[in-house]
Amino acid sequence: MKAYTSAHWGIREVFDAGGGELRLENFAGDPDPTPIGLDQHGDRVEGVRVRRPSVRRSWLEKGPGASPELRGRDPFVEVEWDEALDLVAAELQRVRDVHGNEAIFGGSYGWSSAGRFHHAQSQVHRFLNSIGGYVRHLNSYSLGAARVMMSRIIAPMESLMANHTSWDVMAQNTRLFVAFGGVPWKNAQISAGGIARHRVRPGLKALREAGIRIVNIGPVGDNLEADGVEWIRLRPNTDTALMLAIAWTLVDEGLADRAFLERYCVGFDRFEAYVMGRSDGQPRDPQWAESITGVPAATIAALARDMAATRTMVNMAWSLQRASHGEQPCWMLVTLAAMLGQIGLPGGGFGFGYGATNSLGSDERLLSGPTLPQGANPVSAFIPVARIADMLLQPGGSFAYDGGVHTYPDIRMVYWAGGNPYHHHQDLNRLVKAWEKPETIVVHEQYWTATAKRADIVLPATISMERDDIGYSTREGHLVAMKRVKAPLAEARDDYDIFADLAGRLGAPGYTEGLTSREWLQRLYEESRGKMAGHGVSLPDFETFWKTDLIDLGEHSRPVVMLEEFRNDPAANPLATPSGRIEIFSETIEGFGLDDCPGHAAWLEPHEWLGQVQPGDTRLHLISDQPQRRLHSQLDAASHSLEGKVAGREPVYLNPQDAAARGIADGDIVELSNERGRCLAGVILSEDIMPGVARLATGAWYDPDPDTGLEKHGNPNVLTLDVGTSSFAQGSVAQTCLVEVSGPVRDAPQVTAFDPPPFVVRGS
Ligand SMILES: Nc1nc2c(c(=O)[nH]1)N[C@H]1C(S)=C(S)[C@@H](COP(=O)(O)OP(=O)(O)OC[C@H]3O[C@@H](n4cnc5c(=O)[nH]c(N)nc54)[C@H](O)[C@@H]3O)O[C@H]1N2
Ligand SMILES: Nc1nc2c(c(=O)[nH]1)N[C@H]1C(S)=C(S)[C@@H](COP(=O)(O)OP(=O)(O)OC[C@H]3O[C@@H](n4cnc5c(=O)[nH]c(N)nc54)[C@H](O)[C@@H]3O)O[C@H]1N2
Ligand SMILES: [Mo]
Repeated sequence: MKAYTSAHWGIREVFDAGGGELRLENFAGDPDPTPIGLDQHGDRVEGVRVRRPSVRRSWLEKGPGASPELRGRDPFVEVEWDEALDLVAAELQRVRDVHGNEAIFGGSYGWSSAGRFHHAQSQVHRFLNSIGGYVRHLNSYSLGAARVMMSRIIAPMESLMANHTSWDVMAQNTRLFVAFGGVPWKNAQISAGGIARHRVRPGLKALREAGIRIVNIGPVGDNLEADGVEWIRLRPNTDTALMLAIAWTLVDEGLADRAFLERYCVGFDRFEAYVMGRSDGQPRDPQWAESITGVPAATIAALARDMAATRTMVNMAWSLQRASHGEQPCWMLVTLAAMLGQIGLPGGGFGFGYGATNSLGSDERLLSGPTLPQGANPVSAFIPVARIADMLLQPGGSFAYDGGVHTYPDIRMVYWAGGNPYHHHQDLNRLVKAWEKPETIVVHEQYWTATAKRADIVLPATISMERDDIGYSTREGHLVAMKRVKAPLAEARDDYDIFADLAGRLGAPGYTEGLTSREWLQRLYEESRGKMAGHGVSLPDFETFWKTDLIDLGEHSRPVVMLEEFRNDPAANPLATPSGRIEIFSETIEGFGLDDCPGHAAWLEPHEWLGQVQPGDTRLHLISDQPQRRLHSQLDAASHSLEGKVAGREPVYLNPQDAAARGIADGDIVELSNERGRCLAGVILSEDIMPGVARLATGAWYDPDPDTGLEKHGNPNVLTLDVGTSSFAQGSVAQTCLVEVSGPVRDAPQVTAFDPPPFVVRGS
C-alpha cells in the first residue's frame, strides 16, 4: 500500500496499479465499506475535470456584468494562471471599492472534500474575511428547519447529533423501534469528514437479532433494510398529523407520562388543549389523521398503545423537515417522545436521523479534531442558506427569520468554492434568472459542474489525492494522514494556494499568516493534539503521525444515552432553553406571532401535497431523496453512479399501479413536469413506493436543453419548490412537490451533462 486517502464515504487504501495508475481499495478495518468513490479515477471522470483557468468569453471581452443571460451558453477562453488571478483580484477590489464587502456573497454552501485543512468552504470564508468580509449563509440544506427549531425547544442540533443513543445501547434496551422515514443505510454510507467503520447495517442487524420490533412509517418501504420490518404507508409530508393522533390517543387513554411532562417539560397544557380540540373544536384523533395521512385509524391507535407499553425509540429522518412547515415534525417528535416519558432512558426517547449519516448512534468518543480558523467577518448581512435566489432577485427586500426581520443585501459578486448550487437549490429555472443578477461569478471547481459552466471565471482545484491533508470526523474514531499520491491534473491548484496568491495581490497577509500548507497541517494537528490531551487522549507528535498514516481512536468507545444527565438531574443539568426544560409550548416562538409557526407543534397544510389532489387530477407527490450511488452530485460521471441509471437517466421509482394507469413500463423514459419545469427520467417499477408517490433522487448533473428548457438527465430540482419551510426557519422544502408523470418518451435527446463547455481562443 502506498498511503491512505479519505473521503466523506470512507477511508481508502491507495495502491500502485502499475503504469502510473492508482487503485483504491476499502479500508481493511471497515466492517461494511461502500463502493462509492472506488472508481473516482480514470478517463471518464478525469475527462470532466477543469484543466486550466477559464473565463467566459463575454465577461473577458466586455467586463463585469456582460451578457449575464449567456452564462451556461457562452464559450470559455482558457487563460494563464497569472492573468486569471489578476482578473479575480481586480474584480474583488473593484466591488469592494464601489459597493463594499456586503456586495460579495461568499456563503459558498456545499460539501466539498473531506480533509480538515483543504476544506474549500472554510478556505473561502477565511480568505474573504481576510479582505474585509462577505455576506454569509446560516444553517444548511440538510437541517434548515431543525437547527432553528431544536435549539429553541430542546438543544442545538450539533449537540443532539453528537449525543445520539448508541446502537449497542439500543440493541440491549429498546423493544420497539418506530421510524418515520426509515433508517436508510444508503445515506449512512456518508459522514462529513470520513468514516473508518460503517455501523448502520451492522447496527440494524443487531436490533433484529435482539428481537426488537421495527415499524417503518412513510411513503417508501425500502429505506429500512432489516428482516421483518412492518411498513405503514403514509402520504408524504403528513407525519405530523399521524404523530398528533398518537398523542391524542395517549391522552385519551391515560397513557401520557404526566410525571415526566411535569418535571422535565413546560407548556404541555397548551399543546393538550390543541390536540384534544379544546382550543378550536377539532380533536386530532386517529379518524382525523386517517383522512390526512391515509393510515387507518385503528393502526394509529394500536401503535400508540404499543409505544406506551414498552421501551420505545422514535426516530425521524431529516427529510421530514426538508418540507413545507418542516419545523412541525421536529417539534412533534420531541413532544411525542416527552409524552412517552422515556427521554434520557437507555434505548428510549427519540432519534433524529439514525441512518442520515454514519455518525448518529456512534459510540466512538466525542473529541474535536483539527479545524481551520475562519477569522472574523465584519459584514453582518446574512441569509438563511436556501434563500439565495430570493436574495439575488430582491436586493433590499426584507425577510423574516427566527423572530427577526432582515434585509437582503445587494449582491454584485458571487464567490463559490466547494459546492454546487445547480445541484442543491430548488426550482433551478428560478435560480437561472437569479443567477443573471450578479456582475461577476467566480467558482473554484475540480469538475465542469453545471455551476462551473455558469460562472464567469473558473479556477481549477485539486482533488484530495493531489494534496496532503488530515482526515478526521467527530465520533468516527480515526485520524488519517491523507497523503498526496498523485500530481495535480493539468494546471489544477489547491484552493489554499489560489487564495494565498489572491491574498498576496490584495495585501492581506492574514490569510496565510506566512505558513505553507504543510506548516498549517502541522499547526492544526498540534492544536488538536493539545485539546485531545485535555480529554485524556494522547497523540504522537506531527512527524510521527505523518509516518504512522492512521491513528485509530476506537479504543475510547463507550455507550451513549442521549439526554441522560438532564434526566438524572434537570436542576443541575438544565437545557439551554429559556425554561431549562423541554419546551412543548414556547413563549418565545408564540411571541414571534407567526401564522406559519405557532407556539406549539401543529398540523399545517403543506404548500403542495396529495390532500390537494382531487379525483381526475393525475399529479403524484415527488420525493427527491439522497442518491444511493454517490454523494449529491459528486462523481455522477463515475461508473458506479452511471451503472444505476436507466436509459442513461436518473431512475424514477413508480408504483406499478401508477405506471399502468399511464401506460408506462419498467425501463421507459418518462417526463416529469409541473408549472416550474420539466425533466426526463428512466422508470423503475417498485412495490416499495406507495401509489401516488414518485421518487427521483437528487444529484443527476443538471442538463437543460437550451432551446426547449427540458432537463434531459433527471435533476428533480427543476421541479421542486423554492420557498422557505416557514417564516421562522426558512429551510429548504425540497420534499414538497407535486408533478405530472407522462410517457413513454420516444426519441429522447442525448444527455450532455458530462461534456465540458465549449472553448474558443481569445478574440475568435
Ligand atoms: N431536491 C433535493 N435537493 C437537495 C436535497 C434533497 O434531498 N433533494 N438535499 C440537499 C442537501 S441536504 C444538501 S447537503 C445539498 C448538497 O449540495 P452540495 O453540497 O452543493 O452538493 P455536492 O454535489 O456535494 O457539491 C460539492 C461540490 O464541491 C466540489 N468540490 C469537492 N471538493 C472540492 C475542493 O476541494 N475544492 C473545490 N473548489 N471544490 C470541491 C465538488 O466537485 C462538487 O461540485 O443538496 C440539497 N439539495
Ligand atoms: N449515499 C448518500 N448518502 C447521503 C447523502 C448523499 O448524497 N448520498 N447526503 C447526506 C446528506 S448531506 C444528508 S443531509 C443526509 C440526508 O438524510 P435524509 O434527509 O434523511 O435523507 P433522504 O434520503 O432525503 O430521506 C430519507 C428517507 O425519508 C423518506 N421521506 C421523504 N419524505 C418523507 C415524508 O414526508 N415522510 C416520511 N415518513 N418519509 C419521507 C425518503 O423516501 C427517504 O427514504 O444524507 C446524507 N447521506
Ligand atoms: Mo445535507
